[in-house]
Amino acid sequence: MTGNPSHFTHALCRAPAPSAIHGIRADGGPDPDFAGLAAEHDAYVAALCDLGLTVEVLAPLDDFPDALFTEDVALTFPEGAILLRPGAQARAGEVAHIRDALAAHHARLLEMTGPGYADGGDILRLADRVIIGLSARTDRAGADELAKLLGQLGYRAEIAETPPGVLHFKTGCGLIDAHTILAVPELATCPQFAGLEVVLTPLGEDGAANILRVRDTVLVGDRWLATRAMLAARGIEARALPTDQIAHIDAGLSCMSLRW
Ligand code: CIR
Repeated sequence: MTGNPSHFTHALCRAPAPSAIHGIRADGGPDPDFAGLAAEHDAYVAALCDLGLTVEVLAPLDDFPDALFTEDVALTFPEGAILLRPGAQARAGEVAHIRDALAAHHARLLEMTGPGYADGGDILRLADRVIIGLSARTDRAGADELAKLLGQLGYRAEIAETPPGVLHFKTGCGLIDAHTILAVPELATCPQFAGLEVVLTPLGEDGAANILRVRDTVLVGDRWLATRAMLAARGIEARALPTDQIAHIDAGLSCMSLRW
């Protein structure tokens, strides 16, 4: 299984540095509040612990404002980990800072060498394959290299398109369960979702799409009331977490951890 969320036992996070308020954002909006952002991170780590994961929280990196988003710099599977090449130049240096923590847990550590780029936020794991979304951060050369590395770990990759204006593929979608995807309307007809049930985000709640399935629970942003009601109506065990401050720097719930 491709890192089946039901089998996660570990997560790797990084505490936000004060510089996190200067994290990259596409719309040039206001800075988040640091205390609020740190509280959101704390609540997230506490939720992962509560769901039974062993969570390691790495020390903050003030030189890298976005380093709390560990998801983007690596992929982790039971069979090994892959160090990525983040597509934002300002984030390239984060990879070296996570190498030792991954090597401590993964005997097999593969690494992209370029020239292409790939961000972990563009990678969606399904039960039988891995989808790599092309985006402003993940280019064709990066996706092709990553597909080969995934093959070395025994995983089949498919390459998809991220809708224009959506930062990462998983900004626009997330797993509800092994057969069901929550997605923004632009991804409704994504060919790589064939065979799965695609549930669209309710009107005005595109920002809710970045849910995170951990074990048998779906983490969802607390302000997405219609999405929460929809998950409840489907009988999904959901846990609402605050994401207002990290949303200022274009992040959601999947971004703050690596899971395996
Ligand atoms: C960035 O632009 O790289 C960060 N401010 C947000 C990263 C979000 N990560 C994710 O969606 N996986």
